[in-house]
Amino acid sequence: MSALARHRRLQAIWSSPPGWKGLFSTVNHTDVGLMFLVTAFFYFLVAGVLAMLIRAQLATPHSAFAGPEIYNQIFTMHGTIMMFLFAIPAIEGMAIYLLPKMLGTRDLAYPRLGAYGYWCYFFGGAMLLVSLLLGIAPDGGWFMYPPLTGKVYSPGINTDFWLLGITFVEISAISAAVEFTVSILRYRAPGMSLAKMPIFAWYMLVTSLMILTGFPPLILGSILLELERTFGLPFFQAELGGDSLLWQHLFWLFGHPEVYIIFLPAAGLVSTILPVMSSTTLLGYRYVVAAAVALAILSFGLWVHHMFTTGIPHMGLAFFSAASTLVAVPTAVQVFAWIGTLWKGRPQLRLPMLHILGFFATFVIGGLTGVMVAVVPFDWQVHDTAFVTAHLHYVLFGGFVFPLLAALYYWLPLATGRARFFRLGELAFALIFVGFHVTFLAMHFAGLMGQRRRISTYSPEDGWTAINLVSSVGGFILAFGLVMVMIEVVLHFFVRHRAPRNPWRAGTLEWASAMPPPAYNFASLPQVDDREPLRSDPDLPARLARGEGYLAAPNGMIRESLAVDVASGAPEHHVVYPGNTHLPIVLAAVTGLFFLALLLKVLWVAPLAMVGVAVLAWHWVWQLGRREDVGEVTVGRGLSLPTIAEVDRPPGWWGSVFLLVADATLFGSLLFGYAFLWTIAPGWPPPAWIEPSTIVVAIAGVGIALSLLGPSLAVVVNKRGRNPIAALALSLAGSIAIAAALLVLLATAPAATGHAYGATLLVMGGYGILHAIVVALIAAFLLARVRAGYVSPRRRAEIAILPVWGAYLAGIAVVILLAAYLPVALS
Ligand code: HEM
Ligand SMILES: [Cu+2]
Repeated sequence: MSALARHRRLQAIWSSPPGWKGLFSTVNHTDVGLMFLVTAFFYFLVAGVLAMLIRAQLATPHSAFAGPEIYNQIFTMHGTIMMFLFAIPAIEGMAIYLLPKMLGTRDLAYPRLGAYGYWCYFFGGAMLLVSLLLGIAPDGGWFMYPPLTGKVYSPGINTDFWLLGITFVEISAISAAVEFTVSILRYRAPGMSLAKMPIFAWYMLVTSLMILTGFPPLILGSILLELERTFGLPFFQAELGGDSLLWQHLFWLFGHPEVYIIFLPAAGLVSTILPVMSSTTLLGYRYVVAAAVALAILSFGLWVHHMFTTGIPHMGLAFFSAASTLVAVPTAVQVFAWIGTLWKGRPQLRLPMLHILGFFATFVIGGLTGVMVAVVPFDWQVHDTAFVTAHLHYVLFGGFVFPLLAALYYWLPLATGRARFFRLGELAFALIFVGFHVTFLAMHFAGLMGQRRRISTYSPEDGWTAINLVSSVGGFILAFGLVMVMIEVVLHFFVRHRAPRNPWRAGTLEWASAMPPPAYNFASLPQVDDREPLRSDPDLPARLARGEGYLAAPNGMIRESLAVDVASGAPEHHVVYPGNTHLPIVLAAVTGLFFLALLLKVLWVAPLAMVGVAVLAWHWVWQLGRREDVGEVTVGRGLSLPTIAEVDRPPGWWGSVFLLVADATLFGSLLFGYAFLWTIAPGWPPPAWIEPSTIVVAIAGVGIALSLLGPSLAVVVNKRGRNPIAALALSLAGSIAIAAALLVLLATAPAATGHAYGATLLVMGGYGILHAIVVALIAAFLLARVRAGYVSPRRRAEIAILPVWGAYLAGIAVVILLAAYLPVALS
């Protein structure tokens, strides 16, 4: 087959229809990645305009520009949009777009999941945008502390927009994190061992694991606060056994790791671009990986440094203060690796490099003020002043926006196949750099002079007039620079000025595809034996196009790729991907209906939407698989591999495991909340404990045993060639028994609105029942699949997923019973 014929065939298999039809049905990572990026930059623009409004308001004392109500909405939405609708989605977009190309493969692990995540982001973001346009936007600050955001002080719908909209958007972060983790571990070019992965993939692996363990506390907190607001479950009300500090713990358990979730991918971009700009390789690859892992682990032990002024015991203060300064160590390892890379290479001051230098200068200052606020007495002085705002912008703008702009200019030629023509970028960089430092350096001093954050106005006697004016002028210079970047990017699409292939002479595989990359990325998949394959083999792109790699002969009309062994990168499975479909957008819309029903308080619609989600999810998984055995598939270069339906550990198994990591973190956060309230909150012990019941324990015991035995039995029986239906039915019965036991448990619990204790029991029981329903659905689905002929001793992949879920259900059932009955037994 000629290179051109192969291209045509692959194009027919992989590409999306043009126009709107393609937009709504594409599941291809190149499309979805760009959709994320475009939407994220749109929100950057929106939040940037809000920032300009803030600076306009604060430029002069007694400003009549916006009243306090509107000002509260403006800064809340600025922070919220920047963090949740710009920074995180921009990272997701970069990684969705780049990872498969860098890893030398054709798509991510779950293409439809990526598209579903995008549409959740789209609809959830739209909810928040509407609230802003209607003037009923959230106004409690980006961290939404109760009691301010409780029903008493925030009776309107504003807070609900935040709690529901952000939770909806976070579905996209969790699904992207599962997708990245499995893709990085399993979907790489043959031969690419972990130690040969591009450094960006390492950073994204660490980041994804952090998202899976960092976001659930926030999701839980939002659920609890929304339950309090809608149904009166008093989690954060001190007079009813709750504690508003619980929110701060849950929020910052998320919020501090969040800073690293934003910074680590950006550091990954720097570690990718900087060596190329210096014509060398990254110094200390292994140390940089170790530093990223260390940062991730450390960042989970720091959250209390956001709460130094809340009356934490002194031991706690000392511990979290020391831990916070410790973070400087791995950060320094990374910075020294970058300096060493510059030292050993021949750095050239091209545009991406300018932004990287901007990053260095800014981020290092942000790190230093970070060490300052980690010192408790200093923090007591500057807490909630403009000093903190200045610090956080040095870290976020320096640590994220500069690297992102470097990445934008670096990969733009790849994405469009064009080179820059007008060269506005250098001037834009100068304006951004100067504008940024004028704006935020000034804010440090305003803060030290006593200017609090989040104030809509001040008086001339405060003595902050001149410094605020300077800061606002800087803000507008900065904005002007950013607008110039935008103009340059837009112009890029109008001027056909072809870029040469691999213009920066990089070594990673994304530059081995055509520019712009076709939907299938590579005509055939490379065999990798080097960390920078293009450096050791500059002829690789041509050889791949000629079909000298794996999967060079398209097989019917199916989308194919390869999965590899986690550590060694040896090819293991032949992968078949689903094609384009409208299911993701439809499922996201129905998911959105659920959130909308809660927002508008038409509560009866919410369960209907849940049923809709279940029906669509059933349909979603039903589309995969086949009804006859395939056996080994030839994948080229003399190799044959089992196909994905005929293995013990299919993608769904891996995805389930990592999804359950996030799920278990959510459950763990709930247990943490329970323990926190029990030990710290005033108003405990509760007026009445639950009545322990032997019936509940007996039914649950049967359910737990069946949930453990049934699924494993089904796997074994099926492998031996016998019918697994009876074993699946046992598993189904186990889930039903657990649900029934938990229902009885809830019926005997004290009222959920009377005390936080009853409320916590209700949420724990509800969590268990929900999982019992999910596992029951999986078992029922498998029963239907067996009857329809999708399962055979060879086609065993689907059944392999049930034991994971069954074991999780059994595990949480045990913990819920212990958590419910142990305190009674102890008191
Ligand atoms: C484009 C340039 C930017 C300017 C001029 C700007 C300006 C400001 C100002 C003046 C405030 C303080 C509002 C107040 O305390 O009354 C603020 C708050 C904040 N900004 Fe920015 N900002 C910019 C970019 C960013 C970026 C890129 C991020 C994050 C990725 C960000 C995240 C935040 C957050 C989280 C807050 C706190 C909001 C709150 O107190 O609830 N900003 N910004
Ligand atoms: Cu922090």
